[in-house]
Amino acid sequence: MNHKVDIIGASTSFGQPKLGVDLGPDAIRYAGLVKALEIQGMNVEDKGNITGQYKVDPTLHSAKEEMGLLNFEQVKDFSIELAEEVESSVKLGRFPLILGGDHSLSIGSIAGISPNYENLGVIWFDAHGDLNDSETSPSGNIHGMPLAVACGVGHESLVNLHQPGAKVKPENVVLIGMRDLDVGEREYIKENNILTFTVTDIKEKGMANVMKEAINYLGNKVDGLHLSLDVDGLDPMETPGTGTPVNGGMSLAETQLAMSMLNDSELVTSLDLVEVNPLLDEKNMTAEKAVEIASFLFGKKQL
Ligand code: 4U7
Ligand code: MN
Ligand code: MN
Ligand code: MN
Repeated sequence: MNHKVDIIGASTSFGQPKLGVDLGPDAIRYAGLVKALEIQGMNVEDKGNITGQYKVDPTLHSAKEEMGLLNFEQVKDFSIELAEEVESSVKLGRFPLILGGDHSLSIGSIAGISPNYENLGVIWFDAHGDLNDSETSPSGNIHGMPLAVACGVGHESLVNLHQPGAKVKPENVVLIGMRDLDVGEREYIKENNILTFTVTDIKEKGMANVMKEAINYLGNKVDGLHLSLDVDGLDPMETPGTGTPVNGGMSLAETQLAMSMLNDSELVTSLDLVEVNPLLDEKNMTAEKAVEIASFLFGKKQL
């Protein structure tokens, strides 16, 4: 694991309708992220928050859409800014840790990361596939679309953001924790043969076997691995402070195990920690879980 970590706050909420997710990065800081990573021996630099040119004003929310995409301009402009910040961190040889913020931020984070790798891998840890486009999306919310955009599917100015074309190949993607996929997302997964582990798969095989499969699958073909971790991948009993909770998710213990195995693999080169909404939370426990999860990815052990 790269010991030089840049924390980049992606303070956006325009990918979905609930206010407060833009406060996620600060909630994760208040939960002690910097100290937790320093204890693991990391050299941490906190780069502060990117807010985009739009203030988080409720009247700007969902006010405008373009081709079925809500808050399109806000999401696009924010993503461009984030991609630049993330790329400069990668270019300095540092590990970008992007705090969210709603999951649309991954359009920008992956766009900033991918130019630096020939064959980027992505692990999408989430209850959702985030593989919709404007045609398949039941909501028009762009936080349900970032992985599709990264794979080259969606509005052309999102797909071609920061640099032209797709940023990741579907064969380099692994989905973990799936339990709420839309019809079009299921079709995309089948057509592109994306390696997918539902919660049922995890319960059946055990998290250790699932992670072994995922790591073996990606390990010998990718030259960088981005982990995009949506806190709604965990069960809402663990992480209630999130906008689109889905019952029947992974436990903290299973998530810690997955993170330990990724730490041992030494494959991970960047991380998104997203969808923490302190206004929906109980005593900041979701941000605290996010810190705990990051600690295990960066080397924390139980013994
Ligand atoms: B998240 C949804 F319809 N699929 O597209 C959609 F169920 O970043 C939810 O994973 C998307 O939290 C959730 O709106 C996006 C819905
Ligand atoms: Mn989700
Ligand atoms: Mn998501
Ligand atoms: Mn969500």
